[in-house]
Amino acid sequence: MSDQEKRGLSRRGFMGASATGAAMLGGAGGKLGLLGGAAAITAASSSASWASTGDHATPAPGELDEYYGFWSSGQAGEMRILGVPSMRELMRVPVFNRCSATGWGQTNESIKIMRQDMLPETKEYLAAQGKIVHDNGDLHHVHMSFTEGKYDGRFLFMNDKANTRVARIRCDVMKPDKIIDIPNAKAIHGLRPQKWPRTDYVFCNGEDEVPMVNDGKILDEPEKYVNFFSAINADEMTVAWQVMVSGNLDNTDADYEGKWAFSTSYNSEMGMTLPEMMEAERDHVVIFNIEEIEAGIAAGDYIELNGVKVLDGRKGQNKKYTRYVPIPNSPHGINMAPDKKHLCIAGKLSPTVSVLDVTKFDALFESDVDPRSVVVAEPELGLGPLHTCFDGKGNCFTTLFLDSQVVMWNIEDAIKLYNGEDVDPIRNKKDVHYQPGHNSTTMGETLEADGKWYLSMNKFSKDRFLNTGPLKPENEQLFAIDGTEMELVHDGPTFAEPHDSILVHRSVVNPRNVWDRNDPMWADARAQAELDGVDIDDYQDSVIRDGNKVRVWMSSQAPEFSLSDFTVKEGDEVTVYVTNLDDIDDLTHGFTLNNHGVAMEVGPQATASVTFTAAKPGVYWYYCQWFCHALHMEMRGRMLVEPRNG
Ligand code: RUQ
Ligand code: CUA
Repeated sequence: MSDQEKRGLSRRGFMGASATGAAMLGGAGGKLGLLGGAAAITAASSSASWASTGDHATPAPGELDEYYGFWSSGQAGEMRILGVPSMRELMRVPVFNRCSATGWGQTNESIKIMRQDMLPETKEYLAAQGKIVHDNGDLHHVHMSFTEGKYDGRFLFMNDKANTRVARIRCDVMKPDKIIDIPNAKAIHGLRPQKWPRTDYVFCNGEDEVPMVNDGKILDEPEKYVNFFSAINADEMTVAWQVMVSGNLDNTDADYEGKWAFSTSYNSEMGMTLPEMMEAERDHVVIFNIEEIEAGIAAGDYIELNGVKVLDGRKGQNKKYTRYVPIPNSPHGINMAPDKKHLCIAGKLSPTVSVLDVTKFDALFESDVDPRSVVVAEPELGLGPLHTCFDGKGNCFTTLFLDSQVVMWNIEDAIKLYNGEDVDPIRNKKDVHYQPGHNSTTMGETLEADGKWYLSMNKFSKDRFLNTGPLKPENEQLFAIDGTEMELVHDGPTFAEPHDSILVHRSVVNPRNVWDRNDPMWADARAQAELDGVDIDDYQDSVIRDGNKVRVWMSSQAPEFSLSDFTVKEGDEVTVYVTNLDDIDDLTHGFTLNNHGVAMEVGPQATASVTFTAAKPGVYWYYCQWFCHALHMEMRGRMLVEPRNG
């Protein structure tokens, strides 16, 4: 065995040592085999030459990609935009995080979006910390709005598991316009838009259970703990209703008929500790009957909890809102196939994917049939199946976390196997590096799944790249899947965490190049300008004192601010409004004020504002921090802070 092979083998073995031991041993012997693993590594390590050869060369410099990739960033709290197949990172859009470059979380416009739908209790808590917005988020799942089972390019929706929020991004400008706190639920995790007839609802899961009345008096009464499934009105971004369920909800998805939503649920035991959570052999998938839930609300069969209509869909209630289908212990990913019929549930701790036929769900609600009768296949695919995506041709791609592989398999053959026929549903297995979580295919969660590219989002890079210290990047690999073999075309690191992604054909996404002057983003600034008698659509240059408050209005046009200086007093509450009068593509200015912790982006034709307290007396320079012109360095001015009693 060559050194490289040995190294490859030990790298792959690394996770095995810390993963569930018995399961891994089974995998090494039964599925991969030591030699098989080593041979596969050798093939993968020669992959560098594939990127520039063959039919799958990625776009040359200057050429545009065919697909947008919308990426979550996990604990970084932002959304990212990539070009696929080049995998060039195009943009980072701050959402739940604070951003130094754009001033997200600091400008008045972004603070308004972050706070306008914040629960009073969150505001109170933040105020006690001397804060007005959260600084962090954990953004797991980004999904686009649908019309009739296809992406419609209007909005992107995403969750914040850390602070129990859901955000919406406008695709015309690629900025959030709504961020809402979800009451009752804790730790919003799985999130998916309704696919049919359009995205009226966005469904999302509370992952952690809490006592029904969570007032600090109950800890050890498991029977009082519940979980909440939420449906958000996608147009208004309000919580339409919630359903109380048993078990921790994990991921969610919806069908192509607008009838069902469904969630994987682990911890059916409602245990609070690891051993308690692992007790049962089976957990379940919860099926939500949208029509019955809407009828239940109309009939008044709900309680009102923190302003939300909450229905009881717990196990054993036997109401027509929910059904619980037993699935092997701790299922994770749940993905609806674009054949409109099959729902794939990844086993995580079980080497299987359970395939449910959604056309059998009606029967489940109508009579006392065995809930397992909706399971039509349960192929054994490998160790640690987490998520599945589709090529639109009847094939599935499932990530195998423990095996560090992707397995391509066929649904129809899996059904035949389940029915006793002697067929192997597995088409292909490829090593990935290492431990994949989510995956995605081009247009794969829509009726337009086109089976061109497959992306593996891997949680570990280990020693695949130059060592960056104890904190390593993660790794992503892109495969062409339109041939007979999956072909690796990209292998590259990303910063925390390439959690999930969707790959959207560029014909669906049409953002503006410059802002519309009438954009609602700065409606408050516009209203204030009217009160102050300032025309914010034109050259403007005003300093208005209002007690201890000072409003400074200026415009920018490369390479100048209209105001080269202004004067305030120590301790004044100063608001600076900048309107960027440039209306050329890519001509963004900024406003950064020395030693005041102030910086913001001002896009072409945008108005942005920031409020701060003037520091101790002296001269402070402000400057433009987005490179805009040959005289960008000269684009600056002075704020004179006079002594308060001077
Ligand atoms: S879940 S790695 Cu947060 Cu998307 Cu499966
Ligand atoms: Cu304006 Cu740099």
